[in-house]
Amino acid sequence: MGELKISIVGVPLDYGQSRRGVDMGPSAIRYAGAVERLQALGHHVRDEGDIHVSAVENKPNLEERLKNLEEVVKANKALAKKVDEIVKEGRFPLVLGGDHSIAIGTLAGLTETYQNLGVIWFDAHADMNTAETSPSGNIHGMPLAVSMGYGHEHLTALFQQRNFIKPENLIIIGARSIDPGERHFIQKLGIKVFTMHEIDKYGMAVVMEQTIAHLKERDVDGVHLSLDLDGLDPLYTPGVGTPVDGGMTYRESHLALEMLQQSQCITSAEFVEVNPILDEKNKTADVAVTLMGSLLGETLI
Ligand code: 5AB
Ligand code: MN
Ligand code: MN
Ligand code: MN
Repeated sequence: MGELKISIVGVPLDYGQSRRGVDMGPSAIRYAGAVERLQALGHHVRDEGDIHVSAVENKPNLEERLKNLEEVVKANKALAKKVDEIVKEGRFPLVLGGDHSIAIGTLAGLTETYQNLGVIWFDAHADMNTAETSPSGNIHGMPLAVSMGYGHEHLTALFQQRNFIKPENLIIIGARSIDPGERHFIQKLGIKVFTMHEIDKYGMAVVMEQTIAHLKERDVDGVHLSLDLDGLDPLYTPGVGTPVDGGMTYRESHLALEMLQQSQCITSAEFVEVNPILDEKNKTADVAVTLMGSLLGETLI
């Protein structure tokens, strides 16, 4: 991969879910050496610092269908603006979460430029709930629904041009915990999902070949990788708020990102849901940084 101009943006947001600590994710990933790792690969890296996240003014009502909605909207609005600026400067946005609700802001910012964006979503979950289907009211379980135009108006309005992600341009990899409402959505919209069943059955190499071929066929003008660290098995990434057993191995996830690097298709990325309070000696942040290395050019020999 040629040398990239990478801009790192941290989003210390934990209002999209109910376990505190994921707001410290960006610091943990920086301490694990993200900037140094990418510089060593020959990239020009600029750390843009963190998006400002305000303290919750209203005590969240745990019965709410959309917890901390306004705080999530505010942070994502600022993130969308920042990501848009980075893309327009010709730089590669690398966003560090924070909980997965920040994908709303990242994707809203990216679609200001990309008209036919492809999205690869590594996750144990489908993140496709709405207030009506969510079992938790946590917005980190909703970013894909919002990004396709479904959900509370304050969230969908972040896509100012209403240029939502097309369901045919989305591929979910690693899913193994899908709620009934999400399953309905996947079937209705015909979304491509490689669950752990397909990864076990065909192997990660085939899954990634099909993923890359599908996005090429769709003639996308960019591809965003949204990587939730809970996509990996909790053996490798224990520091996440919603772990699910039976996930991708360390090498499966690396192989996937190495193949994305070889395909040269990725134009932006985000690494989310690292929660240092739940982690073991920053292990999950360390894995995130090694994955960034694989995605952005590290080779084994
Ligand atoms: B994550 C669940 N589907 O909606 C929900 O970690 C979990 O960003 C969502 O993938 C997990 O609350 C969201 C049960
Ligand atoms: Mn998840
Ligand atoms: Mn997620
Ligand atoms: Mn989670």
